[in-house]
Amino acid sequence: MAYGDIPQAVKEKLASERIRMYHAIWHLVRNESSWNSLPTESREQLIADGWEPPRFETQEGAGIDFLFMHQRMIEMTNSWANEGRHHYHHHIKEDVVIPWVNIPWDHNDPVWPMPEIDLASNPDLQNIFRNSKDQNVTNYYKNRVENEFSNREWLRNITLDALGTELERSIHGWMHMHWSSEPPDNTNTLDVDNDWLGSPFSSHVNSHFWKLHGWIDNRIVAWGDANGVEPALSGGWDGPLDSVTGEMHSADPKLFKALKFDELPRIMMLWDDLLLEDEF
Ligand SMILES: [Cu+2]
Repeated sequence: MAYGDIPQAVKEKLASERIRMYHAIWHLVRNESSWNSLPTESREQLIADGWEPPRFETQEGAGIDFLFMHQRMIEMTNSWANEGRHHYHHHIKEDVVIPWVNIPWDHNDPVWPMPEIDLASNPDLQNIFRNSKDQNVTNYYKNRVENEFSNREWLRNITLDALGTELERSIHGWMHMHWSSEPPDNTNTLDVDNDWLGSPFSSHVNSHFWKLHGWIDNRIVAWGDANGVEPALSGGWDGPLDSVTGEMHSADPKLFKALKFDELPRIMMLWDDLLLEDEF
């Protein structure tokens, strides 16, 4: 297994219809315009299954939802990786989610390079990636990490909820697109190989997801340390339990049909685009 890989058995679970459905729906329903543009029938099916979001992603409390849901997802993945291990590993638990301690800013990083894409020749790809692969945008986020997201003083002047919201549509969305390769022809396919980082339907099957979300998760730790408090994520919303299996972070595949998911346009991980001046 190459460095940073997720064990195959865990990967297959993450690539299952139920987990893909769950992660895609969680991100989809929290977006006000996506929610409102669903056909009434689909929306009613989601509401019946407990998927009406308590708030949309820009509203108060949504930053906690974002941090809480992904933290639980990391815990789930780590616990899957440890299932059965203790028999021959002397009770030593090994997390498979090992966060980026420092974000690999260098586009030619020897371990986590940015996948190059020829955007100039393809307007569809330009639309998807916008300037997420530009050096000046990388510099912009590097700056924000140094001056804000890793800065104790800055972290003392923001609530945990506001921090979550600030991260979600800025550096989080950017990281997803920055480390994405070209999308597969069908981004809504259930194929295990579909691990495209640009969509919540597939991103969590990709090893970059766990590096970047580990980094996001550690912002909670940094915030708590800067403020001298135990970060409280209680009240966070991570969707209903699976209506059939009762499991967390899992959704009934019937929703796949109810939402006509394979006909839906590509579901994207959202990122607030940047219009940068030359000075970056
Ligand atoms: Cu997510």
